[in-house]
Formats: sequence, structure tokens, C-alpha cells
Amino acid sequence: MSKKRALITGIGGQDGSYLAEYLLENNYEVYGMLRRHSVAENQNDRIKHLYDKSSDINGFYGDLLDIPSLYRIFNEVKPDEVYNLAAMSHVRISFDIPSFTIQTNALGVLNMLEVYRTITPKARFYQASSSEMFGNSVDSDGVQRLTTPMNPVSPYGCAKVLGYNLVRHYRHAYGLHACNGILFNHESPRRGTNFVTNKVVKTAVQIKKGLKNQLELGNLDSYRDWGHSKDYVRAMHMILNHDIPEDFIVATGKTNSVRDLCEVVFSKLDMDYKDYVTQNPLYMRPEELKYLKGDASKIHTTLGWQPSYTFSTMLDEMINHWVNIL
Ligand code: G4F
Repeated sequence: MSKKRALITGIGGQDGSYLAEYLLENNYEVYGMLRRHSVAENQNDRIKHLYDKSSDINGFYGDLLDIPSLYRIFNEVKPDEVYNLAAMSHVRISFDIPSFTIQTNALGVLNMLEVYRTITPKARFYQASSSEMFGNSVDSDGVQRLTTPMNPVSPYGCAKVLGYNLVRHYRHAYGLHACNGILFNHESPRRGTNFVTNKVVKTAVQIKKGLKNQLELGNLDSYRDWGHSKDYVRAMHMILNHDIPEDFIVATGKTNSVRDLCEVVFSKLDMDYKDYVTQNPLYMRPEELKYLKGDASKIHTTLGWQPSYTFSTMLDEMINHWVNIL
């Protein structure tokens, strides 16, 4: 039997690289869409090890806003599964470049859906939707679930809501197998160091090794439901391979504040975060999403997904990564 062909936009990112690895292990041919990067050496950082291991991985230059590139890639690859992970993924930066964010994260989804329904309408389509879409809505029992109203509080969140609704609309209007995974925060050693978890871990290790003496952060009192990217890409694959195209929340159901994160990371390194952490308004947001805790019961019961990492084991892995590198 011929191998399934998966197309991943954003293959160079944290999730794209773990998903590519996972699909290669599961006998897929993987095709990735990459944006041109001005530092050529950084283009493939997270995936170059895969090229050495497998001949089933292929990369294409493209962009969600460059419709001819999307047509070319879909025509060449004829994918069975499409994972649309490409996005401007940094919430605070979305306040600085709101128009680019809305174009990429909303219009980009529309471009993908149009090309998908024109060229490979029998394929399956996964959209990387986000808990940032809920904004400050929380149900009375302190969780966000599929029925929780979406009240985004950032250009990023607003764009993701449009992308989410477009996927639902295309599914209903054209009978496509298109689905959303609403993923709560997910981290790993491959997380960009301008996201809070990897910023805290990397800087704490630098402080421990005498390479830095302080850590500047923004809001310490926001809460996030943090899981591991490896567990979450496994969930993406399960969502897409479910026979009915549906939307799912992927979360751990546990929440911690940024302050808790600092406390745990510094104490794992035998330090007290209060001696090193300061606040800098530079890292504050014009409007903050204060609290996230997801209800993932649907994916537990329907698909049998469970996370394998805890908050603590995930942070151990991230700390070990930086201890080895620095
Ligand atoms: O790590 P963060 O930047 O992640 P954020 O904004 O929650 O977004 C991430 O998760 C979303 C899912 O909910 C994704 F859709 C999105 O693409 C991204 O992956 O910030 C987490 C929290 C925020 O409350 C932020 O204000 O940490 C706070 N924070 C405090 N100091 C900081 C900092 N965040 C960053 N990035 N840098 C700081 O210095």
C-alpha cells in the first residue's frame, strides 16, 4: 500500500517539527511548507535532523498569503492530510503587527481552505486553533470548554476566531473533512525563547551557570494550562483520523501562574526566583488574557487521548536541554 501524504504548513516551528517526526515514524511521506528566512542557517533548525534520517521528508518554499505558492504545492503534493500550523504565533507581538497577524492567521486560513477544496477536496484538513480565542471568558466552574463564548483580547485571538469559524463554515457548506484542534499552551525544548516557559527556563539555567544575573518578565499573575507539544501533535493526528470531522479541545485541565512557573523552575535549580525576577513593562500586553484551564473531556472519551508529560516532567526536559547546551 502506498504511503499517506501529509502536508504541514509551519513545519519549521515547534509543533510542525514534532508532527513531522511523529508522521515519519508512522510511515507517512511528509511535505512541509517553509517561509524564506533571512538567515539561511536558521531556516531548517528544528527539522534538519529529519533529512538525515529519512528520504520521506520534503520541503517547499511557500506562504499562506502567496496563493500561487499554495496552488503549486497542493498540485505537486496532492496531500491526503493537511495540517495548517503556519501562523504568526506570538500574542504580544500581534499587538505590534496587527494587520500582518490578521492577514496571516485569518486570511491565510481562507486561502488554504480555498486551495484545499479546489484541488484535494477528499483530503482531511486540520486547523491549529487556539485557547487564546476564549479571551477572558471562563465558565462558572473555572474552565473553558467547546461551548464557552469566544471573546478574544488580542489581534492574534481575533484572527484565530475567524480562522476557526471559516473551517467550520467550509466543513458545513462544502461537506469537507475539516476540523479544529483548540490547543491550550504547549511547550518543549523547541519552544521559541521569547515565549514565557522557555524564556524562564533558559534564563534560570544561565543564572545558575553565572552567565546572567536577572530575569525580566511581564505579567506574573496570568494563569496558563501548559502541556507538552509532543503530546499535542499526537492529538492533532488523532483528531484528523477520527471518522467524523469535529472540533476538539486539547489541554491538561491543570493551570499554573507565571509566578508558579518561576517558582518551580528556580527551585528545581536550587534557587529562589524572588532573588532574580523583575518586571519590565516592555513585556506587558495592552490587554491580558488572565486565566486558562481547558476541559479536554471530549478528546479523552471520544479518541482516548491522554497526555504523557506532566508540568513537572516537561520542565525537567526543558531544563536538561539548556543545561546540556549552555
Ligand atoms: O508564553 P506566552 O507568550 O504565551 P501565550 O501568550 O499564552 O500564547 C501561546 O499560547 C496560545 C494558546 O493559548 C497560542 F495560541 C499562542 O500561539 C502561544 O503559543 O505568554 C504566556 C503568559 C502571558 O500571560 C504573558 O503575559 O506569560 C506572560 N508573560 C509574562 N512575562 C510573558 C512574559 N510572556 C512572554 N512571552 N514573555 C515574557 O517576558
